[in-house]
Amino acid sequence: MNKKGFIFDLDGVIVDTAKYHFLAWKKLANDIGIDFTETQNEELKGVSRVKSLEKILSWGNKELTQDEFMKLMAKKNNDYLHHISQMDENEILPDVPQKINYLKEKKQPVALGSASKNARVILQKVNLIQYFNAIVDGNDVVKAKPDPEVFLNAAKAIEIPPERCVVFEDSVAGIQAAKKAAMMAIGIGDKEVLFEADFVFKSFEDITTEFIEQIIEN
Ligand code: B16
Ligand code: MG
Repeated sequence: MNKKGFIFDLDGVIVDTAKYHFLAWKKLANDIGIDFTETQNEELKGVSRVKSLEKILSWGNKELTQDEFMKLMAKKNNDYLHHISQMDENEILPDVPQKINYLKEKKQPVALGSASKNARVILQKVNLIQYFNAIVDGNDVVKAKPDPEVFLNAAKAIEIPPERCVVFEDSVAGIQAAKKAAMMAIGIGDKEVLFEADFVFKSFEDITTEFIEQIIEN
């Protein structure tokens, strides 16, 4: 039987936590006198927490001591965790559970490959954690996307060679990471933004089971 490895990004693919990241980063930026827009928030998708704060500070031309930097990171995360604590299954993006169920029925290994250090908490909140054969998140990697480390570690964890892995991603950095790992990259979002992906769909609702079947078979 054919086996492929299916690696899911979390934020923007399984759940829309970008809105909570936005609220938490906006509050923090405004508190230190920096403007923060939804357009800037787009640039933080798939980017690690440290890199996100570095970007915000550079947009505001602000420099901080290491100690202040660490304090702001903790503050942002506390705020973000507060938003997450209210999450439940209703926040899973359309058709995600159906697609994961289909892959499980077909005995395909499923992994998570996320930059977030809060990935496990979120998967528990939305009650999906039990479907994953492996979880690789921001706590398990040294290099952030677009480095392929997170996806290579996920492939290793499910014991599938990278060339037989398929990544679902919503961010440019994540698509680049998947391609660097020699994996098939499926973008979830806008074709114009995710043009480096092998395929792009607006949402999982647009992915047919025939399409997934073909990936498994080829
Ligand atoms: P945390 P993903 C990424 O998750 C988010 O897209 C990005 O906006 C966030 O800064 C990053 O996780 C780190 O998240 O602060 O929770 O560790 O899209 O790779 O699942
Ligand atoms: Mg994402």
